[in-house]
Amino acid sequence: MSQKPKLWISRALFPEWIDSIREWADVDAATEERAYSPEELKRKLADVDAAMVGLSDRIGADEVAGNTRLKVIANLGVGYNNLDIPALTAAGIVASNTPEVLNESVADYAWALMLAAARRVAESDRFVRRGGWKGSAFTAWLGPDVHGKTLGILGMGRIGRAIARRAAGFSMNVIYHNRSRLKPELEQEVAARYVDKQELMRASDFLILIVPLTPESHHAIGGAELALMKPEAILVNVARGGIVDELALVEALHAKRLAGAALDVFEGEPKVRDELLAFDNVVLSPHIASASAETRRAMALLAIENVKAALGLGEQAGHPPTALNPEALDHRRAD
Ligand code: 8YV
Repeated sequence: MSQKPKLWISRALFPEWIDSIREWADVDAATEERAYSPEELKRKLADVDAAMVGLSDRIGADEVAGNTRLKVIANLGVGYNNLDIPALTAAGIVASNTPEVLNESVADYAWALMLAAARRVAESDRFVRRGGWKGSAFTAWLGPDVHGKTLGILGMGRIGRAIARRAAGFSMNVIYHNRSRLKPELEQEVAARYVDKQELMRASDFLILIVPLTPESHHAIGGAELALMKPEAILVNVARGGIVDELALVEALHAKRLAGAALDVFEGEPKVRDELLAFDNVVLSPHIASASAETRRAMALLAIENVKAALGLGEQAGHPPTALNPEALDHRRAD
């Protein structure tokens, strides 16, 4: 082959992997996490055959306008609300995401947040560190039990089902709402009962959000929905910040219409609203639900496989395993 294809990696990847990527690509790899302006993205993308990007890199028609070189954009995440897929398809650019490999780790983390919020793990950690623990307090630090309660799940895709399966060990009653109801055998497998959205809001003691962000799901949880929730309920968001109207959430928390929240994602990430920072009954984390050592590696590996395949390299040449718009390849072949 003549020259190696050029690959831009916008996020800091595992540095020990870069040398092996250099065997088949000319790599420009970021070494630190930072935000790129639309102009920077356009410039970076203009100069490469392939890109691996993260969720903060928003790429649409403007960023690829006039770009005839770029063949593939591999997103380091299963959610791809940062990519305008129709625009990329029209430009003949394949986009891929990282489904499946993160299901179990994200489910683990959703549970970690739910348990942390219920049993006040983060709050009591802060208390101990600041020297607040002076003696035993039998009736202090009480939080609700998790076992035996009703777990509501908004979004019953692959991750939602992994979250639901874990509930059996906690003897929980699981209800869910989803755009489409699961097939009976899947419902049985995860032991979850389908309810409409209003009932989900009313009946859940813990509500975990795990839906993709689309124009339809934007602010799916707003003032009206929060008003239906039990005052003892706890809201957990491991999906996208935009699913929740954060101002409405702040209001509900202030008014004690909700017992607490655990949030891994935010509307203005990485900025977190000051009002949220002020609540002791809100657990906050920096979008790390998929961040287990094994899973982040599996995600990166899958992104690499997609890039190679879309560039016509390796065993899967021409067939990127998790392409979101494989038809983009046909557009290109037809040209
Ligand atoms: C991120 C996620 O990709 O997969 C997703 O959709 O939100 C996460 O797994 C991860 O935080 C890397 O930015």
